[in-house]
Amino acid sequence: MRNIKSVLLFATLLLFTGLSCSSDDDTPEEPNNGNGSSGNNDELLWSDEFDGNGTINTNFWNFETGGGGWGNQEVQIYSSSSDNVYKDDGVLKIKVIKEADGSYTSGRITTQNKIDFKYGRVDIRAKLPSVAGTWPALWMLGDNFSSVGWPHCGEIDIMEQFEDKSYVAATCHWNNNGNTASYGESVNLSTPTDFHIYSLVWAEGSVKVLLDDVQFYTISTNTTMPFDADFFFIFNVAMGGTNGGTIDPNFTTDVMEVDYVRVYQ
Ligand SMILES: [Ca+2]
Repeated sequence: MRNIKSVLLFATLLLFTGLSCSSDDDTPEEPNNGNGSSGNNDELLWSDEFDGNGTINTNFWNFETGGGGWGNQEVQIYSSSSDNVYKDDGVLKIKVIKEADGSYTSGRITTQNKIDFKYGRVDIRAKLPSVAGTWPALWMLGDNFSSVGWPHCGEIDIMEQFEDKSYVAATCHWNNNGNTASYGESVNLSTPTDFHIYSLVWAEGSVKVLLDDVQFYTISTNTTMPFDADFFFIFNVAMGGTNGGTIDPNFTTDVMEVDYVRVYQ
């Protein structure tokens, strides 16, 4: 959820720091997920299918609320209202609404201190908003965010969409000797208004991201990076700001829909 310009800059810096992104698809020889599962990503650890209608399950999810730009000059005010975040016939809806006073309300939910895990496979089936200015994201932060802050905690963006609705991006952010380090890749989304499956395959030594089961992102990780620890989910739709782009002047409402999130280990 950080500025793509810094991502591109750092992608250049990576060439000089010896960090590499490889295209190999090897799995670690000794899976070690720390959670007692097989490590083969064939056991369901946790899921939310968003079954039914109405309010989301607060045993899993927290609401983050408020405005103030969220570090990126975003214009939305996050609300816990069931107008903005709700289940509709088995699908989570995070809805941006242009209110009568001209403000924008939206939703941002996290599993912080409720659902966290290290390593595994995540599948999220989701349909993205399409109106200009929307900035949807399905992402994760390290559990130690509250104590060490960003970017020391690490961030994994499984799906993020900026101004151009024909692409989605995956990015990792971390701290590298006191500097914010980022590596991102984008991939064409040929049918942006359809449901797609956004997947993370996360193991000791690598983070990979797939769109509809096709891998488009790999980063090799090591013990100087924060990706060998528990992470939690954040789902949100921002508006405008550094990456949402110019908001359609005729905007009334738009929505991100999530059919399910499943974690396998
Ligand atoms: Ca569902």
